Amino acid sequence: MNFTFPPLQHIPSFDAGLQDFLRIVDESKECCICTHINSDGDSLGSQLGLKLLLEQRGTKVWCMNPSHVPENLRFLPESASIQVFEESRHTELLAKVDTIFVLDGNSPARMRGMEAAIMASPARKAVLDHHQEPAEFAHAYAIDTDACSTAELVFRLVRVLETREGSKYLTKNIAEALYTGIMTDTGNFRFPRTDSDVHRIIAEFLDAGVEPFTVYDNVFNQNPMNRARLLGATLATMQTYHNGKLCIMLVTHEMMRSTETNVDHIEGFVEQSLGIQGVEMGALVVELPDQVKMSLRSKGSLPVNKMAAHFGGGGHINAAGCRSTTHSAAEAVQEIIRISKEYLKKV
Ligand SMILES: [Mn+2]
Repeated sequence: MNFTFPPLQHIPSFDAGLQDFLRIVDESKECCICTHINSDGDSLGSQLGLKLLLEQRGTKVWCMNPSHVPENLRFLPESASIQVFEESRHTELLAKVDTIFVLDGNSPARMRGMEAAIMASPARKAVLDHHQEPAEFAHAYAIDTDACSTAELVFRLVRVLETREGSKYLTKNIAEALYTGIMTDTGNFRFPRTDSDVHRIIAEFLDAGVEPFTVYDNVFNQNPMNRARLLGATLATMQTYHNGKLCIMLVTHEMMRSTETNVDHIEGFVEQSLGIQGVEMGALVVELPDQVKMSLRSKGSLPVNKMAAHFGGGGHINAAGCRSTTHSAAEAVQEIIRISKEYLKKV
């Protein structure tokens, strides 16, 4: 079945959306928290942070995702409680809860494979997110596209409830989950949205007992050797175009086969492209069995989300992605070179 969700016509301000979101939080007794496919540090950190918050307030919580928790994020507190959605086993659960919270994604399409069960459920749906262009499907939208991460928004929720109820909800486990979300979504505190407010939030997490090195070590220093071999092979494909402003790397199916790696292992590779002197835009093209996956990165005001939209994808101004089933990897490379010309002209 094919689901299409129209764009949301009237996006409330974050504060107004948060009031709607809070009303649903207050009324929920049994809920399911979901996040996007190929979960990352922010989606999982937010999900677990919200779970631990709601549980302290007496809500029964299930966490259900379309895909598994990547190995390097299994250190996150209670990540073992996250279930991978299976239609035959979990449709009933999604139908029985009173609320489905959707985090770090703003359309059921981001929960690929779960759309039917989510939309068939009579549960209220509430979105907490920082991405652009939400789809019309939920009862509450707490969206702040200026936030560095969804984890930052969960932290604001923690603070609002602490103030309102005179309780202390920020535990070390919540702080660690949310720290991981902010650390990963800000590229280790270096992306443009890393402002002084973000560092003030981080200070609170450290006061709650988070050890920055331990979190970093868990997330980034546990790479298997075959990932390093794949990275080496990928760096060897690096080429620049348009007077050195565009840098493209390629991961072929054969490279993954010979290094015994999979798509999980390429996380973070695309960032290498922006490390080259003079490069303004970077791309990683990955050849998968049935499609080509493209990750795009840029500096400054170059909108790679608009580039990704050419292929039906999206994301943020400086980080976006898309997939194509109609281009070969080589064709995708040529298409990126062609489309990026217009954008790079303005730099
Ligand atoms: Mn995020």
